[in-house]
Amino acid sequence: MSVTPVDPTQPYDSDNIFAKILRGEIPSTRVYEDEWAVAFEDIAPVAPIHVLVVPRGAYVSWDDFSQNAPAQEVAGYVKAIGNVARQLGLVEDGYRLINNIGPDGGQIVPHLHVHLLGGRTMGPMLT
Ligand code: DGP
Repeated sequence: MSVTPVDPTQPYDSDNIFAKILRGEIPSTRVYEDEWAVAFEDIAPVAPIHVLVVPRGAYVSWDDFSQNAPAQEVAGYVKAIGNVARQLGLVEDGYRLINNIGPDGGQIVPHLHVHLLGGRTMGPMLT
């Protein structure tokens, strides 16, 4: 995996790794999919459950998505994230959502994705 941070000034790159996963061009372990989003296991998990929830639409980041996606697509994606957590049985014990945006946010892959972490008690983060 490249560790070059996402350049938020660049347009969407349809050859990014998650675009390829969405198109089925490279393998992933999918745990959820619906009209708006797909969730698959992170290749480098940091928790017993670590999945990435990505919108089907071509958005570089949360900034791009929040500014440019139609409201129906925003709602569909947000609901999908909640659905994934429920499907994985995480509602009772809880879970953590993380979204990295641009260079200071530590975003590496230039397709919007939320990290969903669960299966253990999380420590303080925000470092
Ligand atoms: P971020 O820093 O938020 O852009 O995190 C990108 C995440 O993507 C990182 O946790 C590792 C994961 N990742 C990178 N390449 C692949 C891949 O080819 N397959 C899967 N399943 N995950 C990947």
